[in-house]
Amino acid sequence: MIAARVPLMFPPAGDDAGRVDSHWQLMLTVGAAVWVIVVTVALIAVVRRRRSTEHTDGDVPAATTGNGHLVVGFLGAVVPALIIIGIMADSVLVLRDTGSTRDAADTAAVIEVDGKQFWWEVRYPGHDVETANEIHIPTGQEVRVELTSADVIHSFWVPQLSGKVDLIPGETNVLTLDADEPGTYWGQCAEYCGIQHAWMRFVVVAHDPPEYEGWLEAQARPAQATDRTDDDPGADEPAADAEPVSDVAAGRQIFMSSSCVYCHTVAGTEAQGTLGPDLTHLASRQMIGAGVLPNDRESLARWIEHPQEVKPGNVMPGTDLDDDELDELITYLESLE
Ligand code: HEC
Ligand SMILES: [Cu+2]
Repeated sequence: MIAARVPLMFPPAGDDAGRVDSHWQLMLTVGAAVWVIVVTVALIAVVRRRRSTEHTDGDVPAATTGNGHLVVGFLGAVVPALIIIGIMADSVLVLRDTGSTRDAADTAAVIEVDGKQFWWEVRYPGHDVETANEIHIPTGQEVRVELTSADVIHSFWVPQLSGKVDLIPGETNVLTLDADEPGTYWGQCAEYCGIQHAWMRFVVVAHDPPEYEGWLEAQARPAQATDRTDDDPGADEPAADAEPVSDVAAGRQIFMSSSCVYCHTVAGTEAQGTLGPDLTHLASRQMIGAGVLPNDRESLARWIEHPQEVKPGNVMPGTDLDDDELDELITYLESLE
């Protein structure tokens, strides 16, 4: 099950993540070296002191002369200061080289991401594309992600692709994503934002640029005509005997006459709610509920009936439907490719 997979932190899969990673390696190496040296010196001191006490019957001799104190004190101040200044210099360089310093003109694509309790709204300005918890990007190019929050502070983090940037209500922060290779990379909200913070995950799917263009085009289309005969030029002919209606059309009817439409949008239909994720191309997504369940029939059924059991405290209320209605509703949702 997708939901149980642990997001990866290593190895870095893009330039920015590579910079963050090398900075982390530097800190790890220097930190480990300092630890080894300090522990070694401390052990030597303990051993020497024990030896000298054994020789002098408990009388402790002065360990160092006055000059020795000066030298040790000097080194103790200067060496850590140099190490800290060095690491700070590298962090300043990493900050300069990554993240928010580039402007829109230099980037291949601009994506807007809104953090919400407890999911991610994703929009492609200029393309009429909106999705949730799944960000598609082209490989080998810098993608500008503009981040804001609808409620509390969240934090956007795709460890293999970039650094970590907070989403703050009323502010727009910017981060650059770039992936060298096509693939799926895990992201996670990294600032505690409420009870379902841990299930505020997302994926970044990197495609070769032509494939990415294809994805964008498909997502820009309105929801598929659900009942082909509806849109068929020949549909007004007597053949339209009203019955039997397809499951998709029946499910669509249930969706449109339920509370779903107050919170969800399906482009090209009367459902224009904005409180919850856009469902226009729901069936094309890998997971639902920001990673809490995979996107399949069984999970959709659980989610629609008992969202508060699956993800307690999320905004969606449960809906009571009989088995047939639920089945048809899910058939409709699964037709939204
Ligand atoms: C009060 C608003 C509200 C109503 C009513 C509502 N939903 Fe939702 N729905 C949400 C929110 C908010 C989420 C995201 C929850 C989360 O992940 O934290 C969601 C998530 C979903 C998802 C998962 C989408 C994804 O990409 O993760 C599906 C599917 C869904 N709702 C279907 C329905 C259906 C079908 C109905 C009607 C029976 C319905 N919803 C009614 C607010 C609502
Ligand atoms: Cu969070």
